[in-house]
Order: sequence, then C-alpha cells, then structure tokens
Amino acid sequence: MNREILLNMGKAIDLIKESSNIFIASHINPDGDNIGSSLALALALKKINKNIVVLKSDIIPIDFTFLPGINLIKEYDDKLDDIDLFITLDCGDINRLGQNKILFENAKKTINIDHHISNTNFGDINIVDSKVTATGELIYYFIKQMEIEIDKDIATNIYTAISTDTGSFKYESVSSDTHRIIADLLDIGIDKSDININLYENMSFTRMKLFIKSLTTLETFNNGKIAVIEVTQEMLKETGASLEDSEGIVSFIKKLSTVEAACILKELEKEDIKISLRTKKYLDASYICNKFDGGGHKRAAGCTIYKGIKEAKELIVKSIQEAMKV
Ligand SMILES: [Mn+2]
Repeated sequence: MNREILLNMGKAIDLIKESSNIFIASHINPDGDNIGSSLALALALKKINKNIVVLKSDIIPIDFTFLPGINLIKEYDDKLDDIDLFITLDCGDINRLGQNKILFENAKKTINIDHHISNTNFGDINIVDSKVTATGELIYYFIKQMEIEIDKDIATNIYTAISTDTGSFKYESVSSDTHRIIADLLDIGIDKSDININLYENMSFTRMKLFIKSLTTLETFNNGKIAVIEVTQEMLKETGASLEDSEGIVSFIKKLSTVEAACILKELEKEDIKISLRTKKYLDASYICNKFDGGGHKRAAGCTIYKGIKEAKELIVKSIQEAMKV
C-alpha cells in the first residue's frame, strides 16, 4: 500500500474515534465484496463500541445470507440528522448508493473506501486503491491498522469479499499480498469448505433452470472472441427465477476457449438493459462500459443501456468490436 493510502487510513481512524453514530453502506445490486466488506467493518467497529447501522441498498442475494452479522443490515428511514460518519464501501460513485445517497448527503463526515479504477473520490476522506482485488483487502488492512482483532466472523466476511471478487482467486489482479491475507484468515480458523459450499455449491433448481435457458441464447461474434447471452423478463417468468439468479452466468461463458469478451444483457424493463462485461486477457472492460456511463474494473465492468434488448446488444457488441481494433 502506498503512503497516501496509509495516511488517509490514519485520518479515517481519527474520524472513527471521534464519531458515535456510524453508518455503513455499499452499492445497489450487492455482491460478495459489498456485503462481506460491510459486515467485516461493522463487526470490527462494534468491538470498539460504536453505534453501527449497515444500510440495506437492495435485495440481498440468498448466497450471502449465511454470513455472520447479516442481520445487521437494515433498512433505514428514521432521523436523517443523526449521522456522525457515513462510510461507503466498494462504491465507485455516490449514485451507486441508490436510495441511501440522501443519507450520505446528510452525514456530517464521510469516508469512501473502494478499489474501482473509476472511483470519483467523493468522500471527505478517500481510501481508494485500484490495485487491490477487492474492497475486502482494504478492509483487512484497515481493521489491522485500527488494531482491532480479526475474529472468525470478521475473517469469514473478508474471505467472502475477496473470494467472490476474484473468481475464487483466479483473476489477474490477485497478488501475493492477496494470498498472504487469505493465509492469515485461514490461520484465524475460518471454515473455508463451509464458506465455499455456501458461496458456490448452493444453487437452487430455479436458478439452474434460468442458467440453462439463458445459455441457449448464446451468440458469438468475431470468430468467437465475443460471446453474448441474454436474460429476459420472459425467462424469469418461465423459470420463476429473479434477476439476482443470473449472477455467475457471464463468468461461465467466459470459459469458452476463443472468448476475449463475455457479455450478459439483463432485461430489467423493456428499455432498461443492464450489461455485465468480463474480459480475459487484454480488453479494458471498464473503458468499454464507460462509454455508456458505466464503469468498474479492467476485466469486469458494467453499464446500463436504455434501449430495447436487441438494440442494446448491437450497441455493446459494436463498442467491444471497436475496442478490439485499437
Ligand atoms: Mn469490489
């Protein structure tokens, strides 16, 4: 970690010490890094007797309901003026906070902890490092800096954050430091088999049906370099699955040997198409999604296109093709 990040961590720790009511929130469409990081930090700050509210930003995917501290996540609609400190995690910009943005704007002080390259440094204090694999890595260092003991519950959440944001430690961004953190978490005594079963081998039949249906829409372009699939409202109706159930499909089509860019189009509404893009070796997914006001990381990014699904597909494929030419 560089000096600036360490310095900002020091400032953030001072701010935490002088605050009593601390709110923690992350982005809409929560993932493992979002929830794991939030709960790890919340459990740690509870140990130093802070009043902690972890704000719910969206439906919590069923995969994560096993996490220790999950009941700390609450919908908040009460006193807006009572927030000493608002900490955002894994959030590239304030709009990603969804309904909690207003609470953020009402907070006396704010801290932004994140690893998105597109982060807009919107906090009073910003702890942003795009080199780490997950916000969970930053949370690990942060808790260490605060000299709070990382217990099994906190460690389980950090492990989940890092594992889910690295495709189970497969992504390019994984470093020896990542593995050193994981080694420490294992020494603390987490049950990694149990965590892995909960995270990766716990699929409902409904969700499996959605996977199968969605995979039949697979289309490839540029001699198989680009692979695209769809999840439509009709598929959700037919299978009884929800949109959250489509998590993981795009990583599956990335397995195709020819693929450089794998893309899933999710139909939220008729002209509201959420896109997730994964790239394998060289394409900058964040750059491509930025063109549609999205963002993310080099190998994983997302955006929304407000067109019908056919047109959205044409637009994103064209953008990927253009990026391939450069
Ligand atoms: Mn993340």
